[in-house]
Amino acid sequence: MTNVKQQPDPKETFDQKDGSLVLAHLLFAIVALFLGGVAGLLQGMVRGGTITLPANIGYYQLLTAHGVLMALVFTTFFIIGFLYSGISKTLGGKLLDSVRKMGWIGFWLMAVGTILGVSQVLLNKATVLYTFYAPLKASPLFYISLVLLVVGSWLSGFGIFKQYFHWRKVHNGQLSPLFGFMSVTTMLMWQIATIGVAATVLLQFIPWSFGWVDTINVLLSRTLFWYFGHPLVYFWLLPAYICWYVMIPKIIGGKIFSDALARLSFILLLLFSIPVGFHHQLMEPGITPFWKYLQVVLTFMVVIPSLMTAFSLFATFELNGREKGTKGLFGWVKVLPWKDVRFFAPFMGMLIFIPAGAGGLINASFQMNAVVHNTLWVTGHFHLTVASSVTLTFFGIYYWLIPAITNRELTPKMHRLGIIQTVLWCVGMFFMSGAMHSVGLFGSPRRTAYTTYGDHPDALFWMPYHVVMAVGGMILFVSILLLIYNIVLLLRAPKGYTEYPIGEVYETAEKTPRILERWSIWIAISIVLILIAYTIPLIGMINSPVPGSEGFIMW
Ligand code: HAS
Repeated sequence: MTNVKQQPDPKETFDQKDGSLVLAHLLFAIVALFLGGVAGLLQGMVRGGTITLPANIGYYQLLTAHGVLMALVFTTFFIIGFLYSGISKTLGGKLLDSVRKMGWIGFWLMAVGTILGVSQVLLNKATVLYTFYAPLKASPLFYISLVLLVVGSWLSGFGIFKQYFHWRKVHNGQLSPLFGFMSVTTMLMWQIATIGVAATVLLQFIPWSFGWVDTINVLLSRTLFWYFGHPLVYFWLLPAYICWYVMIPKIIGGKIFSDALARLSFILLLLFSIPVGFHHQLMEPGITPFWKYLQVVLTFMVVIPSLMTAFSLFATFELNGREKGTKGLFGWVKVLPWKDVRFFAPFMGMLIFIPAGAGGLINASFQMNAVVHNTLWVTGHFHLTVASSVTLTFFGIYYWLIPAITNRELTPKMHRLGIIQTVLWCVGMFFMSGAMHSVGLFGSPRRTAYTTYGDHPDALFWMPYHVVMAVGGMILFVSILLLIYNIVLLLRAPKGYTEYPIGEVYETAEKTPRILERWSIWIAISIVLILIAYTIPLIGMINSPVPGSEGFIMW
């Protein structure tokens, strides 16, 4: 199989109709980020003891809005918009009409789902947090809103598959562009993973919330949630990896180290990111140690593609440096484009992913999970991973994607403002996530409103950390405001050309093996791994269920 040139013609402007679809997703995501940010700011200040909320707003209501808007809405809208932009650019120069239509229907289904779901939270009918754990019981409309979100995303995913297979039909025998391949892997993982959440919402939550059945099998619902919940975190990560593998080499003036390695790491992520949900349930009764052990082993397998990614990035940076004449172990650092926000923001994301990933390894180790589970350490972990590594990469993408799709110019002023915004985010997160990690180790629980537990000395000891978390949250909020200001400037930037950066592979890289695009093999292996990891535990949960629980409305 021949490696095709990855790079589209730089003079080509972005298709206007595709641009509108992508822009709609990106702007919807920003609104979600803003509203989620307001909730985050307030809840941080409450927990730090600096404000009290009016009687008609609950802490957990804000926490639910924050989690849903940030973790589910901001990410999903951004990701689908970004993937559609890339498949339009690399798989034919514009979307097929039918694919664009699927993208729009998907967008509207997700938008209606979001508005419905968030309104239920704001009306205080769904204070169940973003994981909507049973036996907390929301209104039926909240669960229906989740169905709309998922079905909308499925439709958008099918659109991506359609564009990709159309490209392959037209370019018979050629290797697909890396961006297209990675988009298909991301959405394939998403479609397989969301079967879990669809099953629990349709078969358990909706009948229970309508009152058609009295009780719910809590363990089964949590297991189906985490079957989805863990690949969900890779659904956030993979688009960031697309930027790191495909865009960053071009932005720094280098090349992609190895197309084959990049594809293999995505395939491994597809295989190993799903059958690992039990590592979120290590402290739960009802699952025997053997199945937890097996899924922990698979969890350590899913670390491998991230280590491959780190290796590939270092190789790209170093080769780029050597080509530019740098010497010594870290000489390559000097020639990286530090004043280019398209590089700076994702790079800070990569840097932060080193301690963030190490935290993940700690969580996955059974004995250490017993120390950190349900403490603020875990909140610190996901603020470093999704809210820093991933989100900073998404910020970096915003800065070039908006002008690229609207045919405007990314000016030096925007680079400067973008870098300031990135630095603010990193500083805010340093305080917030650092304090969360530390105080989590001292036992401070996650998902808890302000309390001193009757002035217990341990709880009083946590308080200064909670104040630092609140200060970090305020800095993060300022960064969100600056991002919005920057996006308004980008939308009003002078007409012109901004590159859609797609890297080329080093000529000396190994040729990519044909087997990496044999989807039937990877889907089959993925299903086998899922069946091995889940069949017996699920049969046990269904055939010998724990006593069902009635619903609880604690707010
Ligand atoms: Fe996690 C909990 C284990 C990665 C998100 N995780 C969570 C939750 C979220 C989340 C949201 O095993 C909480 C869910 C909830 O609400 O309860 N996580 C892991 C492991 C990894 C991992 C093993 N997590 C992520 C990513 C996330 C994310 C990615 C979002 C995007 N996580 C857990 C576990 C729990 C958990 C347990 C349950 C805890 C509990 O008890 O509740 C691994 O995938 C991490 C591998 C990563 C690496 C790092 C590679 C580094 C790279 C950067 C290279 C840098 C360069 C720049 C090149 C090994 C690729 C260098 C330049 C220089 C100049 C130096």
